[in-house]
Amino acid sequence: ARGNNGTRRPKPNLLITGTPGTGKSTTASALAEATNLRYICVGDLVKEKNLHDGWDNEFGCHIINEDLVCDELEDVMVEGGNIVDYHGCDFFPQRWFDRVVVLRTENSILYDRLTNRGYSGTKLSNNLECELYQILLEEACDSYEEEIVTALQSNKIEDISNNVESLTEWIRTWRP
Ligand code: DAT
Repeated sequence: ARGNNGTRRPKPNLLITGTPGTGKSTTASALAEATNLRYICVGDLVKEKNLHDGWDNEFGCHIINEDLVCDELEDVMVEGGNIVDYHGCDFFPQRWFDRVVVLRTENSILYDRLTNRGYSGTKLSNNLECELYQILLEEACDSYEEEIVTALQSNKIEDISNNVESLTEWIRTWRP
C-alpha cells in the first residue's frame, strides 16, 4: 500500500534527519532499541569505512563521498528494518525510505546544545542558520513524497520519549 516505490521489504526503513544537535542520534538509537531495528549513523560509517574525500577545513567536517555511502548501504536498505541518522537527505535513493522524520529545535535551545558540543564561529552560525531557514525540512520535502515526511519538535526531553513512542507505534503497524 505504500506505493512510492513498490518494494516488499518486511520491515520499514526510516530516515531521521535534521540540523546537527536536534537530537537525531539520541532519538534514532532509542527508537532502534525500542523496535529492534538496525541503527545506522551515516557520519560514523563515513569515518569507519573512509567513505569520504578528505577533510573540509572550512566547515570542519569530512567531505562525504555520497556514491560510496549509497553503495555501502544498498544491500541493508533493500533488506529493510533500518533507522538511518544523517544531517542530509537529498542524495539517498528515494526508494530506500518509507518514512522521513525531520527533527526541529528552537534556535536558543539549539544554540546551547551546539556551544556545549564546542561549536563556535562560522560552524556554530552555519548550523543555527540551517535550522532557522528550515534547510533540512525543505530538502526532505523536495526529495521525498510529501506524505512520508514528518517534522517533529525536539526541544525537551519529553519530546524524545513522545517521538520515540509514536514512531514505535508507526513501525509496529507498518505493512509492506
Ligand atoms: P544530533 O544527532 O542531531 O546531532 P544528538 O542526539 O547528539 O543530536 O543530541 C545533541 C545533544 O542534545 C545531546 O546532548 C542530547 C541533547 N538532546 C537532543 N534532543 C534533545 C531533546 N529533545 N531534549 C533535550 N535534550 C536533547
